[in-house]
Amino acid sequence: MKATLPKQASPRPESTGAEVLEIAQISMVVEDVLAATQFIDVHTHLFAPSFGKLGLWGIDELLTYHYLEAEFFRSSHTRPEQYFALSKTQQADAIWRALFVENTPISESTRGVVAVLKAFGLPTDRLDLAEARAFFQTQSLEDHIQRVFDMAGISLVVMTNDPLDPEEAPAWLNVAREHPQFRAALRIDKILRHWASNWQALDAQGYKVDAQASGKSAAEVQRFLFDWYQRMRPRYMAVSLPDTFFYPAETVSNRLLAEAVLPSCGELDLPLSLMIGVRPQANPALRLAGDAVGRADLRSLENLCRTFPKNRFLVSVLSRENQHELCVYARKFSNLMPFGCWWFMNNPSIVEEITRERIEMLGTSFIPQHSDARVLEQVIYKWSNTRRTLAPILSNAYRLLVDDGRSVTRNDIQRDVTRLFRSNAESWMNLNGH
Ligand code: RAT
Ligand code: ZN
Repeated sequence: MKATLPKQASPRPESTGAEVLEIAQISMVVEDVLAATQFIDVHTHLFAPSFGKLGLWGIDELLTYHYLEAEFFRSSHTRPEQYFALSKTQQADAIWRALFVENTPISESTRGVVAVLKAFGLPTDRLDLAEARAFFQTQSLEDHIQRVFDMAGISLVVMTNDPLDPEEAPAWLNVAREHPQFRAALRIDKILRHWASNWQALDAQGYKVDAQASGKSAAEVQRFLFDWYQRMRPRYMAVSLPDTFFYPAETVSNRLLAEAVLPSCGELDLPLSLMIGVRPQANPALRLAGDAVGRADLRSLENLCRTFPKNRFLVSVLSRENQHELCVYARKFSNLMPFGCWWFMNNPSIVEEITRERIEMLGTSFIPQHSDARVLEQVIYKWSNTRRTLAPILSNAYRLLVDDGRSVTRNDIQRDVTRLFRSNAESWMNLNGH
């Protein structure tokens, strides 16, 4: 079956790419280049196949994505506790019925499922999921991953890897985990955000730490991070932080950040990814779908970037109100790399606004998007949406440039798209080696 995404680029055979483009040609060339360039997905929750059941894929996982669960409760009388008592298949059926049969799937997340079904040539308007289930059941995972990556136009994804996750940690300890298209990221929320309920796990593993993170704790956390660096070869360390995060302040988290995490990142030459602005569990009954958003005080970033000039910070912020400040701070600090339009920001209207703002303020010195995919096939619609939203924005930037007096070639556009969607990530995350 032929994938519908992405389109193939079609430069004229005799073209060198150096010819000056007419204004009228710009959109087509931008679309071509976006379609033909393999992107790097710098933050996902996907797993290489050797992680077994941790890697989610297929129609039932697509439908029970927590972005859709949140929408489901708005269009169904099913209460969260009833929903969570159902089997995965029953949950998927309930969501399909409520959001795709009884309502028109026009939200971003519902349209995403439609786009995935369409990409595989599956019907998008059936009353049940029988055909879709039959299709996914017959796929073999390794081949399916390759096909999905091709359809999404991506060559490499970065996973999210939690060394304190009871299911994930044994997988790292027992089997070699190299895969040419997956790279690791060392997720440290349990250390930086939830130390009170996790220091005991480190203690039990022989690291001399205590509840206050006093004494040798910082050095021992560094030893823990180094040990996991050896196992995972992560490309960065990462934490998601609440809207209330502030640095500096006298907290255990900040002590661990300043005395353990940042020195480790420095020594290992790894950036630290800060995803700022979650209001955790605003509605706990919704579980993973229960987090909300709050505006954060980004003077924390100013303080971190200035106090730790040798460290590099990859930053995504969840509140729309924080996006402009993030651009301003990126102009002040070259050790700050804005990335992605995260979670509640990943809607065309907001992606458009954020990306225009970033181009206007930062040129091509940022990473426009990541998928945050939790389910393999989501990369198909998320990256298709990114290309669709980005094409007019980039085209407009080039038209303005031409209008202001500078010619533009296909090679210029290719260089920019490569920088935005590949080489900023490659150089910041040292992605090329194993
Ligand atoms: O976007 C999401 O799926 C969120 O639930 C989070 O996982 C977020 O992306 C994160 O990495 O913390
Ligand atoms: Zn995420």
